Amino acid sequence: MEKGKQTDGDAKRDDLELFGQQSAGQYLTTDQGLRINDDQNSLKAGERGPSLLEDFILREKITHFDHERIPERAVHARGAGAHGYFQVYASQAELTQAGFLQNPAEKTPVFARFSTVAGSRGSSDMARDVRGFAVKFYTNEGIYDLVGNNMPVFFIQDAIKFPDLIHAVKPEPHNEIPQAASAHDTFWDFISLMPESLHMIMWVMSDRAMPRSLRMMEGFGVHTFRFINAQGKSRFVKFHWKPLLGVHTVAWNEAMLISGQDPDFQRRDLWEAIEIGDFPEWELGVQIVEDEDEHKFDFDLLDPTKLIPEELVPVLRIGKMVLNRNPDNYFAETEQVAFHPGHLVPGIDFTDDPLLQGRLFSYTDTQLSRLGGPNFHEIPINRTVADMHNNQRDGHMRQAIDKGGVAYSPNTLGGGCPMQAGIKMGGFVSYGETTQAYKTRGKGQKFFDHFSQAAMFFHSQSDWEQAHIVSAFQFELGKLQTAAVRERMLGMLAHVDGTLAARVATGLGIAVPESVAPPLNHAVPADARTEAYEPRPISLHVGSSAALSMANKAVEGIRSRKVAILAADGVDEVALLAMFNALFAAGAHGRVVAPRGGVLTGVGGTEIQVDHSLLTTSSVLFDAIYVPGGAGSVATLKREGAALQFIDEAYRHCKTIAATCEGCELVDAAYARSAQEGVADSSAGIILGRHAATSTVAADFIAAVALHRHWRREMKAVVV
Ligand code: HDE
Repeated sequence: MEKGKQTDGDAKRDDLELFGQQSAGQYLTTDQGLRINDDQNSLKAGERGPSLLEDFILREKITHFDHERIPERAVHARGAGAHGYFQVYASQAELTQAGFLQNPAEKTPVFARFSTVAGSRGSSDMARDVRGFAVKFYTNEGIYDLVGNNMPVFFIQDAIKFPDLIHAVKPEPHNEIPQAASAHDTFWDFISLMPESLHMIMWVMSDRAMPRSLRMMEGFGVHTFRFINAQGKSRFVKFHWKPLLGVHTVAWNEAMLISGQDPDFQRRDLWEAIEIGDFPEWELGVQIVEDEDEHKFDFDLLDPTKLIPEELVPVLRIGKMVLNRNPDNYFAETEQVAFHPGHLVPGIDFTDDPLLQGRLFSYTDTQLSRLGGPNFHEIPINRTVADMHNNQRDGHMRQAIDKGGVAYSPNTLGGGCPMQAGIKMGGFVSYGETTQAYKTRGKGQKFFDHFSQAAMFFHSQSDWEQAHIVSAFQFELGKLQTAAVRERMLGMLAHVDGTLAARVATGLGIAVPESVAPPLNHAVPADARTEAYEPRPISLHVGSSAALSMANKAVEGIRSRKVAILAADGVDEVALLAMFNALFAAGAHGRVVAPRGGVLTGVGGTEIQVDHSLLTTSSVLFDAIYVPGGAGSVATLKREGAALQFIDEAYRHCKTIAATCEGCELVDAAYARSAQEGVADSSAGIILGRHAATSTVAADFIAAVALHRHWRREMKAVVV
């Protein structure tokens, strides 16, 4: 595509169409195009005779099958992707010359892939884990990849520790246990020796590690990057993705149950939302720091274990991404897509963040073994929609047929082509940062404050979020076999917050060690290390930050929420339909769940299609429950253990439960009701309209569902 030409939001779809294959109405052929007469029987010497080696059709089919699998990603193996577009709200020319951030009329095609980090390709979506949030922008200046996560910081400060981190969290090498879980000795052994990981650990132990939906999580570029405008002025930038559905998560007990009920929970949610037109949307946010302000913070902008509190630098929302098309083929698109933080366009550049610098090497390197050679940029999903010409040649699976005899530069025989582009023609020029330094394996002084922001994160959380963090630590550390690791970790937590350590210790049934030998300062080379590591907290301007609590991230409305309507024969169909329609009008989806599949007959004789039987679904797959009246329906449901369990589980997971008329009796019968005694907010989100009109209950129900969960309902259970 010509530079300067407006990007067409469909440009990538058109490009992919060139490679699309449809078999409808076509004959079956070999890979060579030979039509096949019999695909059911191999060639044999006689009906009962030996198979013949000459059966090239059998050989081709089996050989291809034998080579169908490619290595999964070393990390982020399990993922789900979707196509869409990005549109900037207003020109960002003052900040950056990046072409796709100039013109609000322009739609830049994108492909986004979301992932978990530690689990393998077949693991569950709901593991407690960081989520990858990678976006490929197909701009007319080439590919730009923003390869981020759903948490704004990272475990380590330097790329050289990445293999250690991943070896520690992956299943242990001797028995390959546990899958997609950090609750094991090697992970916590490593973490308890790496104080720099503590801030990220607070995020991973928070509910952020279990998003309700990929559509309801934030994204972050993590590192500090640079924006450079056409005048060459550089500023620092941090990238954010803000979901328009708000930030929501599930309960840990619920996540474990979902993993059994539907390990594809999040990829199914993404797929279905796009299929029915509930297109996921995020705003792109930027935090901008002037070059001259680089050193004004108590933390180092180059340190990826620190965030910039929004109180210090606000997030400017500059554009929107909409995902509106599912891939046609998982392998061709979601599996073969290759992201790289080094895929840049003019106007965006790196900083010296030592984690980012290491990533710049890793991402091409890993594709060489994963995708089999240096031509992975020619795979349809990875192709730029900009023109691509260079003197790179050959290699495995080369697709392009480069014409002519010249493949070097400079040349005269090829007319000097392909030509270098001047800055005005879109030629990329690295930012001319001044560097005068001596070689060292050290790091900046501010990198050594490991606990201030971990504490800031904890102090920014609401009471229920803190309670969840405490029980996450109790779960993870409670799974450890090695007592010394557990104790060392408690000592580490005490450096973050004494009450946090004490609460975790209470649940573990042990005491916080009085003096924990702090881990050695591994950031200092062994022969220069003279003293034990001493945390030196630096006073922060911001002790707590409202933007870090999900309690402050609810948005209005219940668009795209799933509500189970529990019913059986004899249900009050008027109430059922009234609630269904009220939910539909609010953009949510009611689904009839009944003791059996098929069609129910309402008390007035109306037939109602069942969406799920109690056998095939579970409360953990819904956001809220409604039980309509109808004496016959409720009597049947009261005899169904699965219906009572449905209510109980939803109650435990703090979901909104509404019922009208006799439906209230089902809620009364559930154990959840009797467990309410002594709980301060026990009836929050329980809406029982014994005599009320369904429309009144529906309005209250929708308002309560919009709060997402009523987490205080569980506060009694918190061990302090
Ligand atoms: Fe990655 N990371 N990473 N990472 N990462 C990969 O590249 C790596 C880091 C992230 O959906 C791999 O193509 C190193 C931070 C995402 O395809 C690999 C270091 C952040 C994805 C790799 C990091 C990320 C990856 C594996 C430390 C958030 C999935 C497959 C120096 C800002 C992209 C691949 C997708 C994938 C290396 C740290 C995000 C091995 C060496 C920090 C979202 O190259």
